[in-house]
Amino acid sequence: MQKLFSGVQPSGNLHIGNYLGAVKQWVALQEQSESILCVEDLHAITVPQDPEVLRKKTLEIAKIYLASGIDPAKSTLFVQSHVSAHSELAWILNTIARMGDLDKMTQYKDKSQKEGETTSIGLYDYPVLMAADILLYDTEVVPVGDDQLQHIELARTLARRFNERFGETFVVPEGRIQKEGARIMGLDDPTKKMSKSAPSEYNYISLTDDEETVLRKVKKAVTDSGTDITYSDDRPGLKNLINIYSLFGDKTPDEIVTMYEGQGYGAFKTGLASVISGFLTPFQERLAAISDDEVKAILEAGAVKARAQAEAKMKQVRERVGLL
Ligand code: ATP
Ligand code: LTN
Repeated sequence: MQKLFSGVQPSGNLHIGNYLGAVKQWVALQEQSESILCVEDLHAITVPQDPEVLRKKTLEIAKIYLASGIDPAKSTLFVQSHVSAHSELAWILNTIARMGDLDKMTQYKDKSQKEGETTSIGLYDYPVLMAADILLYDTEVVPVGDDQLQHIELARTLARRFNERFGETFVVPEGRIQKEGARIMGLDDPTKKMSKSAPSEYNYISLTDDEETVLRKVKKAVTDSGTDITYSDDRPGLKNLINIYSLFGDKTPDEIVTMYEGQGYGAFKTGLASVISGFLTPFQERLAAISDDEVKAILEAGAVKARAQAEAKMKQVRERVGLL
């Protein structure tokens, strides 16, 4: 079985882009993989977080994994900070990572611009911690949205560099993105990816949005000039909406175009909102049914399993590097 690792940070509200780009893949892949799924709280604190909110969000993200269909009997589910080997390996990898590697990172460039003078060293170092997450578990595949591929490339570089210098220790991982869903675009601006830190809530549909909110946001979504429903790169707004329809409705873009032939945006958008809510409503019912205690027990059991694997790898790493 292939070894899989992935995670999401507990910052902000997860949106349908996070679900379609990342979580949905994990659910499908857990059948054929040894999956390790993490709530990346140490990554979240690279920008300021309210401690109470962070604690709540950490549990909520884990519940979202479960409500999406992640099965704790098949996948190991845990919180990053519960396994201290992540921080320890990140430090060791820091000693082989180069400023030149990190200076290139586009996510850092974007986020540090927002943070300005208060940008933390942690934000700069974020991709090294992510490499530590991945490399600790002999990970072969890392399913993510396409914005994370550059970070996975760094994990590959660091694995190779470490292996060359200290002897074969780490598996060189591969990123994996879905053909569709890898990049869901903002509803209010189809030239940029849907993002939970977007300034307007009309950018995204959150996994906790109710039916009425979904309809309101879909109705407001930017479409392009023209009145018919076609699927093409010239009409990026509509193309994005058709992609979302296709992923939630289990239909190909061509089938959707045929369905709405001769009808305008109104009918299409109503149909799209109902397909999205058709997924979200039962999802939210499952989410509400999971108690804090239940999820805490799952995370604790997950940490015990992850710790054992991570500790075995760290023993090897310390030895290779020459730590007494
Ligand atoms: P932010 O935009 O605030 O940085 P985010 O919405 O990108 O946050 P992350 O926690 O960085 O969320 O991403 C979690 C996962 O969801 C990652 O695998 C990422 O690639 C994926 N993802 C994020 N946004 C999208 C999107 N618009 N389309 C597809 N996948 C996405
Ligand atoms: N940076 C990722 C979250 C993340 C991650 C990982 C994803 C942290 N560590 C390891 C895959 C593998 C993001 O989605 N923003």
